[in-house]
Amino acid sequence: FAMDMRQERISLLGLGSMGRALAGALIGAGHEVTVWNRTPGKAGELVARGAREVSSVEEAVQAGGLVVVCLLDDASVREALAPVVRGLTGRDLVNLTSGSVQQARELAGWLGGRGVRFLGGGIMAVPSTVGTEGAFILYSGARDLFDRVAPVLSPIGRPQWAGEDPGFAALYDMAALSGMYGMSAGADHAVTMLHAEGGDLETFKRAVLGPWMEQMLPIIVAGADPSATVPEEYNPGMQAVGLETILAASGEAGVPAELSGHLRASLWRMRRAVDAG
Ligand code: FVH
Repeated sequence: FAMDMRQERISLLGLGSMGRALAGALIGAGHEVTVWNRTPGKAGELVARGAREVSSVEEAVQAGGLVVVCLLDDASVREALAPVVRGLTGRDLVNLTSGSVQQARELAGWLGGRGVRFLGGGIMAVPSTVGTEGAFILYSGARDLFDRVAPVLSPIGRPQWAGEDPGFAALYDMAALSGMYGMSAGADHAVTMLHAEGGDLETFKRAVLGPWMEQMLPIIVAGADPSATVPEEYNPGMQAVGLETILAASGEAGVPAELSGHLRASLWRMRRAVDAG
């Protein structure tokens, strides 16, 4: 990433798959990284590369510098930070744990009330893509803090500003993940149906599903607007019939109904478009 990199002291809380990937990228960029994880024993490789492992959140906070949190969920963040929140006064904290918009706003309020400068984050990467060209990280909250830490954290992914509302990084993150899980549900359903009917999975994935999804992705993203009318080209009446056919084919193949929720959601939208004329 073409950013002016300063070396910084960073304390990272959480060494799950994502935390380890983040720590690796930050160490690789020359930052002085202190790591903590609830369950010890996950820092071996990071320590070998220069990280300092500590056994309590308190020690991690005492190391000074920027605090970066990447735990399972909002409850684990609260649990980890509650005992040390007083020691965080005057410090900068970036939370990269996935959570809801409301959780991010409440966390910002809780920490802000104790004099902690806060950015909420959303990681648009998976562990294996952290630090690669496509990876980007959404941040929202204190703009001056973003300006300061964006170059510092750029080794994990291109920093992308999401706004002053501390919940907006979470909002974009949750919404983008919803899109991703929609695609993933579609792919799961597709290969289950293919498998059930005896199709060749490898050929299907390489020569059909991949190229088809690639062709349609920009069209799907451009058309994603619940308030917009469905364009004539996509004739909602035809699409509703098409979706009923796919659902029937899925039933004939014995695919569990739980896997076809995305088809029923699309059918609902097309029927509404038909009803609305
Ligand atoms: N991995 C991914 O692909 C996605 C990509 C997008 C962003 N997500 C979010 O990143 C957060 C961390 O995900 P992760 O992949 O590191 O998750 P795990 O490997 O399951 O590690 C979970 C860590 O959280 C610690 N932890 C859990 N509960 C507590 C608690 N009550 N107190 C303190 N720490 C807790 C856990 O510690 P341990 O089980 O090893 O002791 C791990 O360090 C997450 O929000 C994703 O949604 C990742």
